[in-house]
Parts: sequence; C-alpha cells; structure tokens
Amino acid sequence: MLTEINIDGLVGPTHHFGGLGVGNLASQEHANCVSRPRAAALEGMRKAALLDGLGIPQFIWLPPMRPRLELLRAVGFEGDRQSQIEAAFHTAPHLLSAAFSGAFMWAANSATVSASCDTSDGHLHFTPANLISSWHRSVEAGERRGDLQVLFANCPKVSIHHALPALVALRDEGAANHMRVSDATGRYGFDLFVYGDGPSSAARPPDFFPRQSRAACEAIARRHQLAPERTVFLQQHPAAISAGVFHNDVIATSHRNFLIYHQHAFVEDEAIFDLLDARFQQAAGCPLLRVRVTQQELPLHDAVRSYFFNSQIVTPGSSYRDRSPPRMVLVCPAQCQEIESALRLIQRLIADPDNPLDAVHFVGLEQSMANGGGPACLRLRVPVTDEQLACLPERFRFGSRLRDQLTLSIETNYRETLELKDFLDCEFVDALLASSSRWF
Ligand code: SUG
Repeated sequence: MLTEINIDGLVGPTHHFGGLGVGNLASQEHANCVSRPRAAALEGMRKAALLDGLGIPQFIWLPPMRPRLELLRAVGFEGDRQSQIEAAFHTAPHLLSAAFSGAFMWAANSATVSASCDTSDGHLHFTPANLISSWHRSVEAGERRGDLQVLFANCPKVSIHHALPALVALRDEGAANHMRVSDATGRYGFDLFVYGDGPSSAARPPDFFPRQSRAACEAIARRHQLAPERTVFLQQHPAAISAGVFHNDVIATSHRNFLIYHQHAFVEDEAIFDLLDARFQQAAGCPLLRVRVTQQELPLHDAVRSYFFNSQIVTPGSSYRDRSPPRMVLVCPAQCQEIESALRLIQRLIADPDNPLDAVHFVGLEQSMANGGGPACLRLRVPVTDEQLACLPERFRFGSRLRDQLTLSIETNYRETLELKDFLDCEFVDALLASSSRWF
C-alpha cells in the first residue's frame, strides 16, 4: 500500500508580480501589480491546514534564500550589493525581479517523482526539474535537490538524481507535466508524461514556447527505470498552450484510478486512451475512471481562468474524523465558484454516482493564482511506502506546532505589500539575506 504525501512550498517574503511566467497569462496580466506576501503565505498555510485536516500527510519546505545576487553578477551587474540592485532596477528590472523571485513556492515544478513500485530497482526516484525555460526558475533545481536530500535522508530505497542537463532540448518542468494513475492501493501504476514540443497536425504552432520537451520526458522515464508498457507520452495540444496552458496541470489531472482532462488537452486522439483503459484494467484489476471534459461544457478559456484542473484530488486519510468519509475530495480554487461553466461542471461531477468525487472544498489562493499557481501547483505529491513515511522528519510535518511557528514568523516578518522598488531598500535586503536563520 502506498500513501500519497504532499510537500508544499511555503510562500517566501519576496513574493511579487514580475510578469516573468512564459506563456502564463495570469503572471503577464499582473506584471508590476502590488503583491501581498503576508496574505500569500497565510493563504498557502490555510490550504496546507485543510489538507492536513483531511488526513493527508502534509509536509512543508521552507523558502530558500532570496535574493540570488549572483544571478545579477553573472549578467554583468558588478560592484557592491546596492549598486548591483540599483543598476538592475534602472536598466533591467525583469532581471532584478528574477533575482528576488519567489517562484519556488510552486512545488509541483520541483521534481518528477516515480513510485517505488513502478521502477525496476524498487526505488522511489526523483529528478529535480531544470526549469530552464525561465531564468528566474532555473536556480530552483539545485535548491530543491538539496531539500529532497534532507527530507528523504533517512528513507530506504530513494534515488535523487541531478536535474537533466541545462539544454533547451531537455527542458523540464517536473511533476506539473506528469500524471500517475493506479489502483486504490497505489501499487499498479501507469506513468503519463506530457510534453509540448514536436510536430503536430494542428494548423497553428503554439503562441508560446512549450516548456517541456519530449526528450526530457523520455530521459526521466529511462533514469527512473519505468516499464515501457506502463509509460505513456502525450503531446500538449498547441491550441491549449496558446490559450495559456503552460503546464499540463492547468488542463488535466489524476488521482489513483481517476483521470480527468480537457478535450483539447492533447494532440493524440481517444484511441490512445482506449488502449490505456485496456492495459490498466488488465494490470490493476479495476477500470480506469476517465472523464473527458468537452469544450462545450468548459471552454478552454474558462478552464484557464478558473484553474479547475489545478484542483487537488485526494482520498481522505484514516485520521479524517468524519463518520462517512467521502471517497475522493476535490480541493478547488475559489475562482471556480465565480465561473459558471466551472461551477456547473463541479456540481455535475459531485452529483454523478459513477465517479468517485463526492465532496468539494474551495480554497482562496488569490495571490498565488494571480501569478498562475493554483492549489495543485503549490504541492509536490510523493507516493511513499509505510516504511518511507515513518522515516520522514517530523520537523517538516505540518501540524499545530509548525503551523503556529510559521504563522507567527509570517505575521512578524513578511511585508503586507511589496513591489519592485521595495528591493532598493537596503535594510529590507539585509534582513532577507539574514532571514533563513532568524525567521524560521
Ligand atoms: O512557472 N509563475 C509560475 C507558476 C507555476 C505554476 N505551477 C504549475 N502549474 N504547476 C510559472 O509560470 C510567475 C512569476 C512572476 O511573474 O513573478 C511564475 O513564475
């Protein structure tokens, strides 16, 4: 039996709107707006508390250090800290924004994960994402590899690889472009990798640079020793990328034997899923419950605005105290309540006895959403064995102690509002650079 744990990235004190997300419409739309780091971090904490309350083992990664001023030095901003920051502010504000980026909060992009029962050496495998499509995120690979090494240090049978080489041909955005489907025990798993490059019969190429390459997906599947007969590669539809689907988790998601995706998510036609259904039934001994949402029911535009597919789907754990626990719960962005097509779809899914979703929670993540990050973006899910779960350090486990400690730190140290010009404030930058030891 495998248990799915969540690791959420705590929002950092430099959360701001840099307009840096490639093909990410929300990030572009909010470029240079005033952000609210304190509210953003507290919103993330409330989501983590909800998941913890549902009995999902919830872990937290603390924010890595920002700014990363060596990024500025690498592109010719020399001198002392203040002159570097001032010169970048006046001549290349997007580079200053990258050096202060808080994008590590979207933990779904930190790594691709393969469950131990899917790999031929029986190890739980991680490949940190190289995130080379955006400069502000490419620094995360090394940081998150370190975080994975700390969190899984005492766990048996874990392989934490290096990120793929930093080449355009191997660009990789992690679990946001990977889905796993399995039986209820989690043992019989299939891995679905989603990439954006490559030829397609679509009339128009995508308007934005596709962030995940097929070569990267194939390299990860090889490294993780996945069985070819249980590995599927799907190409993102160029029309979806053009509509703002910069990661697959904006247009499709899965949990156990439930898979839900938009009609225009992939280039492949339904035949590939018919084949998957048959193989899944044979291996897992239960049907794959597959929902294809039509354009008529949820237009692409509404899928991106509502972030419906970026909901988390979870099975409440044994510590969930309800007398009749729901089979699966949808944790949706609050925006879904305001967009009629999305709300109707949710109501239909919950009412339909043929699918396992039977409860919904709406979460307010206004600040993360304004940068293109919904509930599922904020977490990395990892299927672990009981033995591995028992070896994870308690100090990173979300519970009342960590919640109170982090809430106090956020309320004391995080600014209420932030914009790029605030990075010119030396005292603020000094405090940030000293923060990792003092604030958490
Ligand atoms: O990579 N936004 C992130 C959002 C990532 C969402 N994650 C998933 N879909 N899993 C991105 O585009 C915006 C930063 C800024 O504009 O300041 C940003 O990086």
